[in-house]
Amino acid sequence: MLGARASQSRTITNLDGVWNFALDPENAGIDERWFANSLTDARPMPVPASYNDITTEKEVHDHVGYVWYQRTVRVPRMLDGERLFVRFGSATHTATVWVGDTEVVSHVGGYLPFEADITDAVGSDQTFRLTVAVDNRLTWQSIPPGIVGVNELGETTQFYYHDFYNYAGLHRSVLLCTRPAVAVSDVTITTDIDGADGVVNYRVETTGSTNVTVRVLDADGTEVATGEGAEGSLTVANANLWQPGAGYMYTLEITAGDDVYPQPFGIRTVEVKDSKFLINGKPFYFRGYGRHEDNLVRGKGHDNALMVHDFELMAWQSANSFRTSHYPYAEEVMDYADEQGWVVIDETAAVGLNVGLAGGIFGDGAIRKTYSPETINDETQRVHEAHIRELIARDKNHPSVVLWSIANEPETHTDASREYFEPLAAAAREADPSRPVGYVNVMLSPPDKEKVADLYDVVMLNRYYGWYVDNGNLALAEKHLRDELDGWLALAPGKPIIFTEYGPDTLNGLRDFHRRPWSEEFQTDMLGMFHKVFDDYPEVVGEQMWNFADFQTTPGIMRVGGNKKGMFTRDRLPKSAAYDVRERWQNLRFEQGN
Ligand code: GCB
Repeated sequence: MLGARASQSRTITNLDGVWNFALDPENAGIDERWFANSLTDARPMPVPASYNDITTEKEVHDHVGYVWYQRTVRVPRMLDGERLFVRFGSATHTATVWVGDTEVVSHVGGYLPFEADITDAVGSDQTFRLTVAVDNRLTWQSIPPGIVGVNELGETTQFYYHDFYNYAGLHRSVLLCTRPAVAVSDVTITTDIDGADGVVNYRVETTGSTNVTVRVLDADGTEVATGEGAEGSLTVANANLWQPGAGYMYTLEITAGDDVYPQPFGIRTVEVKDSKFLINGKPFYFRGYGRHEDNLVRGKGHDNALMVHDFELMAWQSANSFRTSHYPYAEEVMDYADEQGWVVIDETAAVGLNVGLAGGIFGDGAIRKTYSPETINDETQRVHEAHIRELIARDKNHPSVVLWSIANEPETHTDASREYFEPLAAAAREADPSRPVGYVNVMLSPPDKEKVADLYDVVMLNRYYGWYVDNGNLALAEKHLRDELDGWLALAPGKPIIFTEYGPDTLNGLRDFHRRPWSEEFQTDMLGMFHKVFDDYPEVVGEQMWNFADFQTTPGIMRVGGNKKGMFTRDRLPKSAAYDVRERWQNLRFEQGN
C-alpha cells in the first residue's frame, strides 16, 4: 500500500487528537449499532496511543474485546471529481470503520495500514461522524496468535505466547486524504549499480487508464532522469548511493493524469553470498538491537519525539541497524530509517507460533501441538501469507529494509513446521524477489533438530546461553554457544549468521560485587562473552542484542514490571553495559567503516 504523501494533487488532513472512546464489555456494539449515534458515556482518549495505560481504570487496562473510537470530521475543500479517503496507520488488531451509518472498511492485523474511499458515504455533507470499533482479541487464526478464555469466575482472559504486552487501540495517525479519481495506486522500485551509475527499475499501477510519466529528483529536488510509461528502467548518472550511515534519498515523481505521487527511494543493492551480507557489494556487519514500540503512558502509540530520541540513543551507541521485533513498525519510523541510513530487518507480526514458549520462556502446560487443525492451521497460514504480502507491499520501496523476517521463534523442528513454512517463504520471495528472506530461530529448534533452515538465505538466532540456560555460568554458556554455532556452520554452510537476540534481564541500579545475574555487571559480562565468541566466527555478520530498552509484558514470575533486558531503561536511561557496548561498536564502526 502506498504511503500517504502530499503533492500538488493530494492533500492530507491529520485527524489525530482526543477522540471519544468507550469500552464494549459485552461486544454488543455492532449489533446495537453504536456507530449510528454519539457513543454513550464516552470518555476522552488520545489518538495515536494504546488505550491501556491512559486511564486509571483496570477495566480499561485489562479490557479484552471491542472498544469504540469516535469523532466528528470536517470535510476539506475538494475539487470536482476528487476522491476522499480515510487512512489508518494501524488499528490493533482488527477494526471496522463507519462514516455516519455506513460501514466503509474492515481490516485484520494490528500493525499495518488500511484505508477506505469514503467519498460516496460522505456525500455532500460538510461534516460527518467517524466511528471505529477495534478488537484486541487474538485467536489461533490471527497473527500473532492467542487464546481468549473464561476463567472459573466468569472473567474473560487473554493468553498469548509472545513476550510483550498486548497493547491495543489506534497506535498510529488517522489521516483524511484526497486524490484525483484516476490516481497512482502502487509503485515498485528496484535498483542496481552499474559502475558509477544507478539503475532504477520502476513499475506503476493506476486506478484507471492514463498516461504515466516519471522524473527522478535528487535530494535537492534537481531532475536527474525522466521516463515515460508505467514501467521502465532509468539511469541516474554518477548516482549517490544509499549507504548504511548515509541514507541518500531520491524521489520518483510519478505523474498519472491529474495525479502526482512522490515516491522516495534509495539506490543500493543487497545480496547474500559466501556467508556474507553485502550492501552495495561490501560486507555489512549488523550492530544494534531488537526493539519494541513501547513506552510509558502511550504504550505502542507512535510519537515523533520518542522516535527521534530513540534514534539519537542508537546513534550515540554507534549502532547501525535494528530489527522491527516483533511486528511492522510505524511508517514514520521506516521513513526516518531511510533518511538517516539505518539498516532494518523488517519483521512480520508472526510471533508466538510456538506452544513450547510462553512469555518467551515456558509452555502454558496445556497438551497442545503448535500446528494442528485446532491450533495453527491452514487458515492461520492463509492469514500469515496475506500479512507477509501486506508488509512487503507497504515496505518494498524502503532502502533501509534489507531483509524480511517472516516469523520470530516459531516451532521449526517438526515436519508440520516445514509444511507450514515452505509456502510462506516462497510467498515472500515471490512478493519481493529483490531481498533476502529469513526467519528468527529459537533455542528449542537447534541445528540438530531444525527443519526449515534451507528455505532461507540467512540464519538468525535468538540465544540465551548464560540466562535461560547455564544461568550465571558464563564459561559453560560460552562452551554451549560455540558448540551450537559449529552445528549451524555444518547445517547451513555459506549462510551468514545474525544474532538477533542475546542478553540477560538486568535491573537498573542493581550492582553486585560477584557480578551475578540481574546485576548491571552481569549484563556487561554476558554481552561481552557473546561478543568474544562472535569475533571468532567470520560467518557471524551481525549482533543485535535484546533489547534496545526495557519494555512492558504481561505480569508473571519471570518478569519484574516487564522485560528488563534493555540496554536502556524504559525511560531511556543507559544501563552501565551501554558504555562498554558503545566502545565496542565505535571500534567496530571504525574498523568496518559504517
Ligand atoms: C525471546 C523472544 C522475545 C523475548 C525474549 C526474552 O526469545 O523473541 O520476544 O522477549 O526472548 O526476553 O525472553
